[in-house]
Amino acid sequence: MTCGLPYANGPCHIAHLRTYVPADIFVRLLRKMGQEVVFVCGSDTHGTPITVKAEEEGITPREVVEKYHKHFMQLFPKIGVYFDNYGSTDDPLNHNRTVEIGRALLERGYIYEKRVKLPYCPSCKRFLPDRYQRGTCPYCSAQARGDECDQGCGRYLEPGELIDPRCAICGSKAEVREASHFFFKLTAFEDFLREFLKKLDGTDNARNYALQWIEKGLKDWNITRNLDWGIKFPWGEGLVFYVWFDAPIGYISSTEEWALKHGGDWEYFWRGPGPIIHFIGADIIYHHCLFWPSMLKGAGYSLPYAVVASGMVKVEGKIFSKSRGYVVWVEEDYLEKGLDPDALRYYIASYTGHTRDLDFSWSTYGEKVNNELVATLGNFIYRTLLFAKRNYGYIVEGGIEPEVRGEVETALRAILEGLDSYEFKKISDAVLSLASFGNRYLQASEPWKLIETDPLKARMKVHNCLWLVKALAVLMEPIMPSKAEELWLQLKGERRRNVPLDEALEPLEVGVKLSEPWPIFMRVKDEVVKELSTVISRRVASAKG
Ligand code: B3M
Ligand code: ZN
Repeated sequence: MTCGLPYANGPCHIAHLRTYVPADIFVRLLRKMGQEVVFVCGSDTHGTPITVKAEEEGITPREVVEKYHKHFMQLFPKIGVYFDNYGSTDDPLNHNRTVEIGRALLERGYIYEKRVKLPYCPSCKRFLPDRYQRGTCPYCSAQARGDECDQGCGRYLEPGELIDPRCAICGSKAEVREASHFFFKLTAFEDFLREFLKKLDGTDNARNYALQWIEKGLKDWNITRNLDWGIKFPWGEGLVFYVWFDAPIGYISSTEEWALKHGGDWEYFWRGPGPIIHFIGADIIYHHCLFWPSMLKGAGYSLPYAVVASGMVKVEGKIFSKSRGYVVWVEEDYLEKGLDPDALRYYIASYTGHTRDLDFSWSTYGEKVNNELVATLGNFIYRTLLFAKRNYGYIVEGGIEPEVRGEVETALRAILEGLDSYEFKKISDAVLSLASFGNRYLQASEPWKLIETDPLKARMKVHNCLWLVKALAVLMEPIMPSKAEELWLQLKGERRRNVPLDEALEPLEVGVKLSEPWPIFMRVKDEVVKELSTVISRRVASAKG
């Protein structure tokens, strides 16, 4: 299991989490079902995203990468995302693996040399690869970067395709200069790709986008760049591998690093039958469904089993954009404000279908926390534990009513359907609807009256509510891991993690002493929501200025 490697050129933001949180939920659920999973990621450290940032900050690319690699390493655990290995594409393992794959492709005739005309800035005296170029997209006429139409159709662009290229640094009109570059023969893989995409599991958007791009016609892929920073291309002068050639190879080298550290077998996945599942954002489907499988096929490696592509992200209704201020920084805007990481995980999981656009707004965040987490899930749990603690002090005995068992079985079925269809909203909705049932059941049982009139029945009703609370502790863990741990502390006096899924249906341990319960979710005050919203509007206003 992999997540798209974040560029080590800036802090973690909500668009990153749109992929990482669902991937982490998926991994946790598989493990709760007893599956062995190796969950890897790493920093994407090469290419113009890094060198442009370095020039902006007046530091070296290596300093940029070290700063943000450290940032991501310490950030992920704070949001409950635990990789088995978080590597770096600048690690020697990746340099070696990239050259090895490059050599295999070269020897098999899938990489060849070609003279090309490329944009060159006469005043900066340098070629203009990728983000050093601004111009008009040849496909949709939006303003685009050299290698990606990031404001328009999202298409990957070949060097030289951009119309009216200008230098992104000094604005001068680019000249055209000839240079020798190396191409990957993507066109040789058209038939292979049609077959591969038919069998590819994951989300439909990945498969369909890729098939559409095949219909539009594939082109061979320029995989070298005139840059100093990157993995040296051994077979050409002054060239490095294009970042999108070495970045996905980072999945392999991160698995190699995991294997070295934990005595695992990386080849079981990358040269053997071990299923490979890629979680990515929809903006990089092209690379993951066309370039990457062809590289793997050409170099004799195993192919991805699934590509799971999340929809795009909006912030306060506008398309996510760091430059325009429509961004939520996970550390600065969220964690440092003392907000609950699990509530953000819940927002991301529960907002919409995985391939649809997720809009993050602070008002919706406030509603979700207050109406769903506090008023429904937290409320049922707290009222049950408090009543049991106050009236009995321990987990009372009782039989599980068929209706109550049926509700947990329904929730489990919905969760497994969500897993199979990569629909995380199905999983979070199943947890919330079980909690809603719990609230209705508790309200209808009225144990506070029963305890006077029919104490035995009261105990049985409270036992069923406690059993539902335990089921919720099991089922909410993939989405809200630290809240689940807190709930176990209240239910069993110990923190538990990676609790097997089928424990949701197992009997309660009767007689366990109950500690004084506490609410696991806190309301978000209106003034906090207002204050957080102004952070974004201020940022947008200054970005326009
Ligand atoms: N670093 C991030 C992006 O373009 C890019 C992903 C690499 S995955 C191998 O979204
Ligand atoms: Zn375009």
